[in-house]
Amino acid sequence: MANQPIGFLDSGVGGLTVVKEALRQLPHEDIVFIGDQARLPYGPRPASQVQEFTWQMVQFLLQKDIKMLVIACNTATAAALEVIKPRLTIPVVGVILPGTRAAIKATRNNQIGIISTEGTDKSQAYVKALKARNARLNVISMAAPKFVPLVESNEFNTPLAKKVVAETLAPFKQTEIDTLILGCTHYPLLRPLIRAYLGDKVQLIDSGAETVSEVSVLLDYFNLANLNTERPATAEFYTTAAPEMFDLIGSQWLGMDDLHAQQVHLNKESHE
Ligand code: I24
Ligand code: DGL
Repeated sequence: MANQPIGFLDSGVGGLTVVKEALRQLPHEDIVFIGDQARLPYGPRPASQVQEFTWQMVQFLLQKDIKMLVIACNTATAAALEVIKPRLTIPVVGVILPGTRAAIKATRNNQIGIISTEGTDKSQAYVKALKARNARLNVISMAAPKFVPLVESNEFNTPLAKKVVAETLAPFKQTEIDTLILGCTHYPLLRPLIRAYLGDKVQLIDSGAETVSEVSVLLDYFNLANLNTERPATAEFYTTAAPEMFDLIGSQWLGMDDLHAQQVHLNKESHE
C-alpha cells in the first residue's frame, strides 16, 4: 500500500504548483499527475461539466493504482469533491478545506477574503466551508477571472499584471480583511504583485501548499506514508493535449530537465 503513488489531477498545468510543494514536503512519495490541458480552463465552465471531466481523470488515475487522490484544482474541488469522495475507497483530498483551515488559523480579526475563478466563486465552496467552522467570520469572496489568462500568457510579472492586480483587488482595500486565500492554482505566481498591492498586513494563504501539509498528515493517519525508501521516488506526468507545452512549463517550474509527459485520451464512456 505505502509504496503506491499519490494521484494528482488538475484542469491543466496549474496543479503543478501543488506538485512542486509535494516534491518539497514529501520527497519519498511517488506521484502520478494528470492535467486536462485540452479542455482548460475549467474556471468558466458549468459545474456539471467540470464534474464529468474530473471524473474521467479520476478513472484514469485509479488505473495507476493510486493510494490517495489529490484534486489539485480549486474549480474541480468546488464542483466535484463531494461527488467523488463517496465513490472511492481511497482517501480523497481537495484544495479548499486546507486553505480554509489555514485562513482560520491566520486571521486575527475574523475578516477573510477569497479570490478564485468564476466557477469556484459561484459555488461559494470556500464561504460555506469557512462559515460552517466559524459563523462569526466575515467572508468576502470575489472572482478574479483575469488572473489565469495573465499567468498563461506569461505576463504575470509585467506592468500589465500590476495594473490588473490593482484593479481586481481594489474592492478589498475598502475592507478590513487581514487574510486573503489564493483560491486558484495559478495565483501563487502573482503573489509578489498581490503582496505589493495589499501590503504585508494581509496574510496570503496558498491553498496548494496547505493541501500538501494535510496530505502528509493523512498519509500518517492511514499508515500510507512511503518512509525513507532506498529507491528514489518517481513522478509521472500525463496531459490530454500535445505534451510539448506541458514539458516546457513543467520542466522549468519543477526544475526537472528530463520531464516528459505522455498524452492520454480520456475515455468518455468511463463516466458513471
Ligand atoms: N503558465 C501556465 N500555463 C501556461 C504558463 C503557461 N505559459 C506560460 N506560463 N500555458 O499555467 C498553458 C497553455 N495555454 C496556452 C494559451 O492558451 C491557454 C492554454 C501556470 C503554471 C503554474 C506552474 C508561465 C509559466 C511558465 C513556466 C513556469 C511557470 C509559469 F512559462 F507560470
Ligand atoms: N486550476 C484551476 C483552479 O485552480 C485554474 C485554471 C482553470 O480555470 O482551469 O481553479
